Amino acid sequence: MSDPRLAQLARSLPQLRVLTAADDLAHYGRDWTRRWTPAPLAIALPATTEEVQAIVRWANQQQVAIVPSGGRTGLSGGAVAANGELVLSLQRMNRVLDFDAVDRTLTVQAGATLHAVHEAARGHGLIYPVDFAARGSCSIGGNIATNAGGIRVIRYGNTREWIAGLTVVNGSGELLELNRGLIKNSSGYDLRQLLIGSEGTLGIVVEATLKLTDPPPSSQVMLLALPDMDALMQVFALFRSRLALQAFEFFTDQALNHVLAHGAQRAIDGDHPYYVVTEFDAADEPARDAALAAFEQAMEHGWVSDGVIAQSQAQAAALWRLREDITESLAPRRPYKNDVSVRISQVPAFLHAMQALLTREYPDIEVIWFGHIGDGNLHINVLCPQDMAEDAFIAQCEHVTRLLADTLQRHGGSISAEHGIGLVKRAYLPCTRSAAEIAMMQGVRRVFDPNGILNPGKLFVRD
Ligand code: 2HG
Ligand code: ZN
Repeated sequence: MSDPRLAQLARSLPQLRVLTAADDLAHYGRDWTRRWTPAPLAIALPATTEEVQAIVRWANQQQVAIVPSGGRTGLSGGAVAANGELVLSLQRMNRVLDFDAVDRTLTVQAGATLHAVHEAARGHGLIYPVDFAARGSCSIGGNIATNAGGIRVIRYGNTREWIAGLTVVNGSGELLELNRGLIKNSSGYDLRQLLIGSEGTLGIVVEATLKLTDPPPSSQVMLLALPDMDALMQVFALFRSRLALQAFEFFTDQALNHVLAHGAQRAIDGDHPYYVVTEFDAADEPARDAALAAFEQAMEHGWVSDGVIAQSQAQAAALWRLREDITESLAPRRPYKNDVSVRISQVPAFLHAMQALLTREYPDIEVIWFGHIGDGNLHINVLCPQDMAEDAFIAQCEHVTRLLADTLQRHGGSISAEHGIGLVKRAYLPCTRSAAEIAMMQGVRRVFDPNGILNPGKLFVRD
């Protein structure tokens, strides 16, 4: 450990696990974005909150930036360490600490995976309802840092709704107990909510108390093929009025082709431009009849051209795979990602404006659409043509993102719905947040982290 700053860290925390091997620096220095070359100073793997506090105090003394790190499944570069930062990984702090049957809460360390949280809740006959495809690798701390959404937002909302309390180390190394698991707490600013979605720039979440709820009634999963874009929101309105939806997700035939090439099984024959996977409560005969009736009505209107209802859990999983495997099947192409949202009422107009923009600006480039259409959240993945240099490709995508941001601004939307701003979208933050808002956010940051050591360069172009 030749770096004098690391030698000082080792002296003050002799038990701390620190990694400096090249492959560890490469592994922990990046997230699922692949645009930046990892170059961290070292990786610290604290085992206790006290160690996290001591690391933060050391970072202040030595003026070393810290990148808080969970499962690094992020898609916006929020956990990238490319500038000699110390990566502070919460990976070893992954225990379930407490379950309270009266409060119906689960307290976990920040490094617990979302899957481990699901399992722990299920073990007590309850659920933690936030869910998405990265569940096996992402950490609850990272979910909180980005206010993660996913496939059940339509029923349960984002991570923000499910956090009863947070224990956080701020940028000075002080420990904050935020909200203490209270349901009602009308005693001033809710700092817990400020931390949620702060992308590691205000504090390091070390523990979270999560709200749990009853499992939903048994459900059915349906795959629908749609003839055109306008049908998407018509089917959504019909299904929402008739059924208790748990999810309503869409993807295009291009997205489907990538998932099929990746090993999934086709579930509906023929060529259809749009698909929807929906899941809804179907505990009894009347609920199942209502679903069939809604489907038939959609067929009569011509909004749906074909459909299947899963007849078993295995078939339901196979239908979900068509939607959930999109990101993984596209990953080898290193897509340029947009993750945008508008109000549900704005979706039809926005979709048309967006389609016109993307067709005009990406004439020879493959663009894949999918997402949580029932929440007004669209994912756009742009694929680099084999014969195009990556720099030229990114430059073109950034030009289009600026135009997309203008379209979002006109429709009252957001440049990031659920992945966060990180490095990827920081230049576009001013497109959908006002200058006054950004100045206030930066002021808040200075209060939590006076020396700017927590994840500098993320979220804002200038800290
Ligand atoms: C999803 O909805 C994730 O599957 C990933 O948010 C989206 O890869 C993406 O763009
Ligand atoms: Zn998503």
